[in-house]
Amino acid sequence: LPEIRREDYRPFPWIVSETRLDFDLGIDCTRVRSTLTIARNAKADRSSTIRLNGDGIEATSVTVDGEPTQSWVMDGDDLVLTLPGDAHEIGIETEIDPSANSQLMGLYASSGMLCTQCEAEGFRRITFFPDRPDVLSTYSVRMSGSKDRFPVLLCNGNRVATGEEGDTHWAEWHDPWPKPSYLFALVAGDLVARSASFTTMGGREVELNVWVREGDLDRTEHAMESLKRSMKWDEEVFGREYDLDLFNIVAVSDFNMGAMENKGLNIFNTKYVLADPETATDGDYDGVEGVIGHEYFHNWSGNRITCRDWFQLSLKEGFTVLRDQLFSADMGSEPVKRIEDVRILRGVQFPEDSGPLAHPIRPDSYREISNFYTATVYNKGAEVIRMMRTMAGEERFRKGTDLYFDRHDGEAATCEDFVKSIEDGAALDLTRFRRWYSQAGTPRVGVTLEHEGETARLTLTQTVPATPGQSEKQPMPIPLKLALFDRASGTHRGEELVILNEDRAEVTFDGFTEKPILSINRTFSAPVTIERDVSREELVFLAEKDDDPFARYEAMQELMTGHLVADVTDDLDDDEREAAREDIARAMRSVLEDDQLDDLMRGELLMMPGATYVAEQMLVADPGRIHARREALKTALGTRLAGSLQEVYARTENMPFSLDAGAKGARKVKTLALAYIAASDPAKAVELAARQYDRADNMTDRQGALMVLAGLDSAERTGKLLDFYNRYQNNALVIDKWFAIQAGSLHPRAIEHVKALRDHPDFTLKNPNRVRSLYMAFAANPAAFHAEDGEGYAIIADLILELDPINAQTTARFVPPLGRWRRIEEKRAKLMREALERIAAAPKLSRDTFEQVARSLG
Ligand code: DPP
Ligand code: ZN
Repeated sequence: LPEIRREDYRPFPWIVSETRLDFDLGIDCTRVRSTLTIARNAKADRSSTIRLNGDGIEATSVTVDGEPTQSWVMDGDDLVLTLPGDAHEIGIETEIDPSANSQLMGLYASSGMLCTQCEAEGFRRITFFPDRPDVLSTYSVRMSGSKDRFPVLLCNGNRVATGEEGDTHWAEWHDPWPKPSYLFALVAGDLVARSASFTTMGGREVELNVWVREGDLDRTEHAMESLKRSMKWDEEVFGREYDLDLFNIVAVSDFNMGAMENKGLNIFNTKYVLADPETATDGDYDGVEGVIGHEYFHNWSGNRITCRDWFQLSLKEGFTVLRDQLFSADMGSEPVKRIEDVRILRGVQFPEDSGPLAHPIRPDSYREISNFYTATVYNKGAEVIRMMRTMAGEERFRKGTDLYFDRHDGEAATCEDFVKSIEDGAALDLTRFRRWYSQAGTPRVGVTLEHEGETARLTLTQTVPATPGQSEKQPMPIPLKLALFDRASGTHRGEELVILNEDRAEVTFDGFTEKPILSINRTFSAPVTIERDVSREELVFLAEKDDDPFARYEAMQELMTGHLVADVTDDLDDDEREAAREDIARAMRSVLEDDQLDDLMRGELLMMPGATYVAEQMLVADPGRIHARREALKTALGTRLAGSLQEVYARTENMPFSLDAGAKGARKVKTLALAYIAASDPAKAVELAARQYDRADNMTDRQGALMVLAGLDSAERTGKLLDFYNRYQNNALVIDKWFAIQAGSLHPRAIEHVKALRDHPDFTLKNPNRVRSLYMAFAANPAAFHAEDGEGYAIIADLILELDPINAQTTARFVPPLGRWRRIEEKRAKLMREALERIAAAPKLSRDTFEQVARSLG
């Protein structure tokens, strides 16, 4: 398979000023006629041919300036046309079968409707085109189809004309903003809309629609409100105004990603549109708000300024993730949002960065670009931009983003363009900082604090670990927010920002008669791992007293992680273990009883570090042992804190439903308390969970109760799972939860359950949400996936082989869990490798899966 390299970028030799598309729509046969107005690109090398990308399509007719031509050849899937002059009009016809498109890339059918997904390279499955993000064109589209089957016809931009002839009708759409082909979208189907309007800061009246299938309409209010809040927030915080008279969102149930930012016509996975209290959890509500914001914000960071090539993906994704994080923080609790984002980063991106798939946020090469829509490009990308914001301060950062939007509006830009704009606009020297774009790997920061006389001396060191293809690393600027606490008073003199630019730095602080307690990387100011010698006593101090909520959370995590790592690797004796548990319980008790805390934050402080995160602290991990020790700690804490946990449960149990922070927080700590009770007193937990399940008037409580029950052997488990299924069998998104709860459960027979569920009549490999609900939940199940005999690995390998021909993009996402083998104890590592080798030996693999398997075996 060819490797595509960033350094090989060349501008396209032709400019495609206009693209006209005419769709004759049918579920199993759609005819596409495209007309491209092209002229030589003076800024590129001269070529007498034009390469039009295709993927599994055939041209039924090719014309140049209206005349049929034979002067073209197929080169692989691409059509290469020889052109005599400097400016031409190219006409191409193709015929496609949307109903046969199970890859869900290009134009496909989903429950009777037609829709598209073109990012990154789906447009070439519709028609031949220079399908690369630096070819910007103005699109005019005519679509026609059966009035009956497709009463609603949508495309990018504005609708300029409509009409009908007999049983068919048509619509013409024009998008005034030049765009790359990956932002093209079309929808045709039987849909209804919730409509509203928004007046922009410049006085533009925008019509807003959220399109869904008829029965889903009353679950669209939250999406619509989230959209309005996003539009307002982007004006206020980034000065960005919407630029069309119409903004459409369409919900589709078969979708590979979360959603897609097509110009003026966002297409969403139903998961990120539909919500009501009965069927969506608080987490789902937050997900809808965050993704609606994310896709809307792309209108500027992605659409008005797009990417020159796919190596620059983080230009739009890293920046847009940061924007959606800041938005959600403003809409809810800033510290809780920060903690959630860091948990995702450390749970998903850190393992990626320390494994065989590690890559810089701006990769240097790829075989299949779909494989680079990663936590590194997205979440670490956001962290890198957040560090620039931290170093510049909010005001200067805004000057930088303003300059970026001014300078590059209408262009296909690079990460370098972004950094340069921030550098100039915010007046920062980012020369060395640029290394964050080119070096992979999570930096390790060593921290030592010494005290002598009245001076505290802080020594910081950094190492960036070797990653595939990058053995040598250079130091990167690391902004660390820190504070030194006075033991006696429990306060500090103010937060400082120290930037570690070199391999090593020393900073001294005067006026400390006693050794202070260090709080470092506050708000997680840098995406690094801190390595330091810190006593449990100091961590308990910070867990109780740190005024930075993130740092307080971090101290709790460090306290538990440190103990778990020791418990797993050091064979602690009973006294040592007891002492550690006592300290953790003490800190937790103060969290449970601290009436200054809101429940949303309390919930964060009570959460145990995930098994993956604990494993990540060890060079080679034994997942079975980690799981067992982690469960044992949960039991110990549940026992020690029984009184406080039951008090919290009693306080929150009957709180009336509302979506405000207080009620959300109550629901969060309620189910958390229940999980600790389940670990220490299962019989009691079954009783409480069954009652919580029955009384629930919202999905958060009901799902929480069911999750606890699913891990325990009892008659209630079976009964409530059955009830849940019967209650919600007509709601696909809730049935996804039903699959996920069982696949992710700590029940000892989870593997058996998963094997039975894949034969369930509601299971299908055709729907990505359903596949993920069963198998992603399973691959994240710390016990069952890592079953000692390798059966968990075999289940995922079987899935990969079966799903790959159907949906390559979704399949390839299941490779990374197996790719962790180098960091897993020998016996399991061998079984994981064998599973990968079995996949590699398959006669035919998609490019997506092949690349991931090859890199994982590497
Ligand atoms: N739709 C995906 C996202 O918004 C890819 N652009 O991140
Ligand atoms: Zn995005």
